[in-house]
Amino acid sequence: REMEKSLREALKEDQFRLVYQPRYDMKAGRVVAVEALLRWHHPLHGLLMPDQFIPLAEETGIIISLSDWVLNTACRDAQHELQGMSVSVNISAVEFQTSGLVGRVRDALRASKLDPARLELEVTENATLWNPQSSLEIMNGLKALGVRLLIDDFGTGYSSLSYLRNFPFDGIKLDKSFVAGMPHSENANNIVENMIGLGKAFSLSITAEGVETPEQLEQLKMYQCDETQGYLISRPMPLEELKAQIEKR
Ligand code: G
Ligand code: G
Ligand code: MN
Ligand code: NA
Repeated sequence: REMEKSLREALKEDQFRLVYQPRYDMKAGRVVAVEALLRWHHPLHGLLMPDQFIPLAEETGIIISLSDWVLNTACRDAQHELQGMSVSVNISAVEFQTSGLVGRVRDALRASKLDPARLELEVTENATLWNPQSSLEIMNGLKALGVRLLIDDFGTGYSSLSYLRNFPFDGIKLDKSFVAGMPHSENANNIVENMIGLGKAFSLSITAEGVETPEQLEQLKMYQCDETQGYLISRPMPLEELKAQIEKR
């Protein structure tokens, strides 16, 4: 109850921030996109991570206005501060149970004047479980706006291969739990190599998440993984820090 009240106040009091984590294109050899990750600077509890407040935001419906803030902030930052890069935003499964997601994304694009091709939405496999038919319609609506759709945490959900075939995804992000076993676990290597092959068979771009060591990066390059994200390239950071890093490169 207390937490719900402070969650509602937090939006009004401007206590949320976005940090951005770069995504590195292996062929181009540069950062091509960033993922927006939400942080709550709570006046009493300090820095709170999404796991600590997103579930409550989902239960209470606050997720909708919170997600609007994230979408608008990310689109505006990309348009004004991150020339030549795409930005990806995490969309909660709950948002696929409501109508209006397509309109909300359209509004954020219009308000920021961001080229829709530079906005990517990350959706977990389980987002579509509740109602596959209406989820598909929402996704087709999003695609019609010109944004890109990515499957987040790929490999951890309940989806089957027909999911890759039937939904209009542009790319997949391999969950970091698979990359974590590389390169020492032969099993992990095989799984990742085959997931990359699977993604390519569906003409999807593949991002490996949670890349922490140069050995993992080498291995992923060998498997022809398209992009990597993880602490090896960069931690998530505030916009100002990101801009400073881009200028240095
Ligand atoms: O760095 P990190 O702890 O931020 O992310 C933890 C989880 O929180 C990830 O699974 C990520 O998808 C989720 N997350 C981060 N930012 C957002 C956001 O803006 N909206 C939603 N719905 N989930 C987010
Ligand atoms: O679930 P999603 O992929 O949206 O969230 C990404 C999560 O992974 C965030 O919590 C982010 O901070 C975290 N993360 C990003 N890079 C790394 C990494 O290299 N290693 C680990 N362990 N976590 C990472
Ligand atoms: Mn994500
Ligand atoms: Na992920």
